[in-house]
Amino acid sequence: MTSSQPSIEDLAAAVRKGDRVALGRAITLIESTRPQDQARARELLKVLRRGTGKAIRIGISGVPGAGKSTLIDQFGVNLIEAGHKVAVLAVDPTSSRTGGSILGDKTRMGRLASYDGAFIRPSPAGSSLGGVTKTTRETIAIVEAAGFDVVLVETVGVGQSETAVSNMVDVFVVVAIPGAGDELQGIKRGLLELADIIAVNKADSDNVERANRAATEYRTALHILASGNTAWQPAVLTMSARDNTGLDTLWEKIGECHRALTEAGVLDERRADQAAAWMREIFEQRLLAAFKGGRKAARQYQDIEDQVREGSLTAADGADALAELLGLKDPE
Ligand SMILES: Nc1nc2c(ncn2[C@@H]2O[C@H](COP(=O)(O)OP(=O)(O)OP(=O)(O)O)[C@@H](O)[C@H]2O)c(=O)[nH]1
Ligand SMILES: [Mg+2]
Repeated sequence: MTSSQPSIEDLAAAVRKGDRVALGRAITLIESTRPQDQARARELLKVLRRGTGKAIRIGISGVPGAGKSTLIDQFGVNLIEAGHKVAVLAVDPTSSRTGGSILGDKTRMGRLASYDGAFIRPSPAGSSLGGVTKTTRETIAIVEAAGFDVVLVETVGVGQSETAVSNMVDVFVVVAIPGAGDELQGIKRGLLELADIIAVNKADSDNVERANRAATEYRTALHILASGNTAWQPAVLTMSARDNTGLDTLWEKIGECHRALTEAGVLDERRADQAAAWMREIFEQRLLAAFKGGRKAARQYQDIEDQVREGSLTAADGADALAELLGLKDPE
């Protein structure tokens, strides 16, 4: 071990004290793909385990430009002024966006960033899935251990990112905007199904009427969807992140949702399901990596995959062939 590398115990202790440098270091370790760093990262997570799980974890999703970052900036400032410590895991616009006005822009959280009680971590460059990475989950644990009691995860509502984020938070907020005509076009059905709260943003200036109309339509749509969740019926509200109106209601609704899920035992269930799903994901990745790591196995894997692509082998038979290569027997 070199002198520039603190022991895991020292690093953990510094993280627990809320030391910024240590926090940054810990997350860098988590994000590193070097095997020796990964081993240390795992050790660190184990040491810090007891301090995790205490924050309220909130996902913030929505179409590009809906105002997620503007919301998080203002909302974060409000929460800090109310005595909270707020960690934000955000999309890095310079890495996840191409072209457009956003490129080269800051994360739009300049005000929040200047507060002592805030910690903002943009996702590492090149990360996929709307800025969510496979390390976001561990990063949540680290900031919780450092004493942040509100964790906000921003993701652009594209592809699978919202599903990934909904699988790591307690409360999932969708930021919507009033559109012209069919309001629901601005939001995908899949996203609607994940939402615990829909916040129609930009309800300001001459937009208020349209925002109210959009909110009504979302309420109707949610009613039709009638989620299977009996503990919490999704709430719809209007707000203006720019003017800081409606954000107190948003916080109230988040609290109500969190309490309802907690009291019904759904929150524990959610977190347990999330942990189990996470294990499965890691295991599958490991399995695949082990397979593809060996050259001969990689060739055989590719060969079988090609046959499945061509249609000369069914997917199920292909999976069988792979299992056989690994020496796995059919389950009893
Ligand atoms: N009028 C009005 N404009 C807003 C409001 N919130 C955000 N905006 C504007 O909408 C634009 C996009 O805001 P962002 O906060 O960057 O949106 P975002 O959802 O984070 O965007 P991406 O990260 O690119 O997906 C900016 O020009 C904001 O100034 C609001 O409440 N009212
Ligand atoms: Mg943003």
